[in-house]
Amino acid sequence: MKINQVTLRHVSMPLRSPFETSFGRSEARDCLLLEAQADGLTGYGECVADRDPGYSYETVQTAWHILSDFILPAILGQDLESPQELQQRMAFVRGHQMAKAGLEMALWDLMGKRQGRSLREMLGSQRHKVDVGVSVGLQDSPATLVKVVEGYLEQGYRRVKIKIKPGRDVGDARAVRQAFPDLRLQVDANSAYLLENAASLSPLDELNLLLIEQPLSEDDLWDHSQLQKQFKTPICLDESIISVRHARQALEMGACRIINIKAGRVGGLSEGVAIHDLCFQQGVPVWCGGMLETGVGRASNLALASLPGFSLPGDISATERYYFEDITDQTFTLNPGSTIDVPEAPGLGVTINYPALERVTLAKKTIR
Ligand code: OSB
Ligand code: MG
Repeated sequence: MKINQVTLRHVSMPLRSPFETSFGRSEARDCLLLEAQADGLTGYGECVADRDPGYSYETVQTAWHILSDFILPAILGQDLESPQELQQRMAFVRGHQMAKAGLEMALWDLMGKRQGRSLREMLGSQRHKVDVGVSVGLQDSPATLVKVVEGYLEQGYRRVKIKIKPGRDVGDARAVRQAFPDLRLQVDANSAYLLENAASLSPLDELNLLLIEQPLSEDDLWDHSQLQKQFKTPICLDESIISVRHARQALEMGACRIINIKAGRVGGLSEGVAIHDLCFQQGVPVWCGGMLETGVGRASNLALASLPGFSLPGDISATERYYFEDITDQTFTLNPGSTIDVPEAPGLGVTINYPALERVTLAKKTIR
């Protein structure tokens, strides 16, 4: 399969409600959408780098630069038989996993459309729906948080993640736990603590949480291993796991007992599957993280999360939890039982609503 041109778009979509984490608050969600042409087919990929380098060092602008000045010139017109081959051809670029993952997603979409197979089938998975939950941002007060969580429970979500940061951790989690004693509840700190001050989190250990996600810095595998020894609750790593090698090392040193897999963070779906396979062999639970994706990335997450090792609900919510209008013709809805259906059409299984896409496109460039 020869990709002969790629159009990059900087997309900025207004969020229905602002999303606040320990690294900042956003009213809109930016990403880079790729539209790749090969053999008369069009494949789409979503690069989940954000406008700001808060979650990761990558941004829409760094991904734009790395793709247009390095990766695309090296792969356009080259015969690509598999995502693995694409990864080999991109290996000369150090890091920039989100940029690479966006292009790999477009290649999967193209391959699926050529073969008439859905991403789920290509990944070899059998499940047609996946368990999902909702990730709730920081709110003005614990009381507001409880109200917001209650609203999601009324919509049918059966697993809730709340964001925490220093000063807004134990109190918030305790308020939600008291209001909903049996809720499947977890917390995410997005790297806001140091080993030296993480002892303040110890009351969380009594709240029957599913997991504590990424308390310490992304480059602190060792300190996470020290922290995990102090907690009964499993630590789950997100930011720290950037490859299957990091996953293996984190498990070997006891830095976590659960892994959040995001294809964007690890350089692509193929690496995400490799992490899944490693964890599945070792009996380590994984779940699919989210980056507030558009319908394009959401379709990819649903296919990934259908693999058998994804034994915990993913951060994959219904379209209406995020956006008034999506850029795909398909919208994803929550089924009773807190599940979402995996797309079944070839490739990612989504089509683009071009008028909607044009309304949220800030910049666009085609590279041949
Ligand atoms: O840490 O999981 C995270 C969103 C943006 C950046 C990082 C994270 C998140 C979420 C949202 O938690 C998950 C979702 O897409 O619903
Ligand atoms: Mg996270």
